[in-house]
Formats: sequence, C-alpha cells, structure tokens
Amino acid sequence: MIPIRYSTEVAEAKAEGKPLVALESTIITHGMPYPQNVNTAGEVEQEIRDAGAVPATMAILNGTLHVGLEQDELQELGQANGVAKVSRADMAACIATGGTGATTVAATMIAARLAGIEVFATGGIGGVHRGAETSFDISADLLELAQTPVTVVAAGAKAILDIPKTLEVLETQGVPVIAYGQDAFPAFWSSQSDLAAPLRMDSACDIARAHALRRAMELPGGQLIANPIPTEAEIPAEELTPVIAQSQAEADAEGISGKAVTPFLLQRIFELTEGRSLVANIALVRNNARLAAKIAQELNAIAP
Ligand code: PSU
Ligand code: MN
Repeated sequence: MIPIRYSTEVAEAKAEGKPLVALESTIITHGMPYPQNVNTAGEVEQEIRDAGAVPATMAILNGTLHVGLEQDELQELGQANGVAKVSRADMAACIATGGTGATTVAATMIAARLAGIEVFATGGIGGVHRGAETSFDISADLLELAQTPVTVVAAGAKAILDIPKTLEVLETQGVPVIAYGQDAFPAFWSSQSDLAAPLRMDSACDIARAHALRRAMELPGGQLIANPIPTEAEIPAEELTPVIAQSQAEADAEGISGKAVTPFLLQRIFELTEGRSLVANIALVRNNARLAAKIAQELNAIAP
C-alpha cells in the first residue's frame, strides 16, 4: 500500500538482522551546499559501516519512499534544484502526487518507524525559534520526538534556536533529553551550553537499554541524544553570536517564514563564516553517526 523501496544494502541488512541507522536527507538538500553535501552524506554512511551498522538514508523520489539510497540516487538528489523539504505534514501528499522530497528529522523518524529502524543520526534538530512568542515557529521535529519511537542522535540545538524554550517544549512533551558523556546540553558548534541537560548517560549500552525499556513500557515517542561536537572541531560562541544575530535580522527583514526559515539561516551562517560553520557541521554529523551505530548495535543485542 505504501510505495516503499529498500536499497540493496538495506534490504540485505534487514534480511540478516543487522543493526541499522536512519539518516535524513534535508541536511543534504537544504543544510549544506553541493558538493560538500554529497561528499558528507557518503562519509557519514561510511562511518556507520565502519562502526558495524548499516546506513539507511531516507528520501522520497518520484512518489516512492526510499529507505537507503543507491550511489546514483544520492548524487542526483544532492545536485537537484528545488527539491521539497518534507516533514510530517507533507509526507503523504508528496508520495501521493508522485513528488520528490528530502525528509526532515520528523519525516525521517516516520520513515524509520515504517522500516523498523529505531536509531537515527543527524546534525541538529529543529526546535523553538527565537521570537517564537510572536512567530509561533516551533519545529514539527519536537512533536515527532513525542510520538514516534526512534532514538535520535544530534549535537544539541543550534543557537539559531531558543535553546531554553526548546528544552521546555521537550520536557512538556515527555521527551527524554540525554547528554552523552557530560552534564551540559551541547550547543551544536560548541560542546557546552550554559544549560544542564535533563539527563546524562555515559554509554551506548545505557541509551539502548532506556530505548528498549520505553518500548516495553509502551511509551510513545523517542529519545533525543545530545552528543557534543568533538572539542577540536568546536567554533567559539563569541565568533558565532554576531553571525547568528545578523542572519536572524536578515530573515526578519526579508519576511522569511515557515519552512524556509531554517535553510535560510543555515545558508547565511555558512556564507558569513566563510564555510567554517560547514567544517564543524561535518565533524559533528560524523561523530553522531559513530555513536548512533554503537547504540544500534547495543539495541540489536537486547532481545526484542
Ligand atoms: N538544523 C540543523 N541542520 C539541518 C536542519 C536543522 O542544524 O539541516 C534541518 C533538519 O532536517 C530538521 C529541519 O529536521 O531542518 C527542521 O526544519 P524546521 O525548523 O523548519 O522544522
Ligand atoms: Mn519552523
């Protein structure tokens, strides 16, 4: 009924019961420029294989939900112009109308659930935007975490978001927010923020056990694992604060709204830092892929 297609690699892994890690595609089409987007996607997939799991990059291509992309499909998606950014609201519509779309965190979680994949690695999640008290801009990613049972590994939240409000919404929605290996909630380009994470775990095994326990307790929703960027790849907050403020001011001045906000800010920050933001972004996504692969392996070792 759902037009779904598994890549050769993912189909084999499923048949053999190997651990799988889901990956999103909006980071490819709307989060990074070409060709770094395609190169990074390939490197992230390889990190997962090297760590003993199998990557499944999600996307909708011509009305079919793809779980795992073949090399040529990834290349094509990474170079295409005008690909839709697809979240929970528009996923079924995109498939129904034969469209092509890149999946956000929310849509990737839905695709992962359909494919029986419980662990997902990305860079940063969407959250509560600054000024949300007037714009009402709160990412659908947060509500997805409250209802779809996938453990998402991200590097915390970007300072383009209102981090305290993002944590408040996650708390209200009953989403476990777990910092990996430290007390502080990491802030994407910086390993530390001023805020303590609500929970802390120091091993992939504990994260997998908590995931399995939530499943056994029939609690809806997933877990957010906040994995700090490796310190050698950090960008000092002082450097980014004015860049973020300028990007946000431009977005406001140009009346950018809805799903265009996050891609606009990411692109401006990339330009204003002359690509430094991208180097850090690549390092943290790879780091998240490695942790997600470990969690997927641990989860596989726990009886269902
Ligand atoms: N944050 C990032 N990089 C990204 C995104 C968010 O640091 O690439 C992407 C993800 O796909 C995320 C989406 O799910 O943007 C959130 O968009 P919105 O804020 O419109 O919900
Ligand atoms: Mn939004």
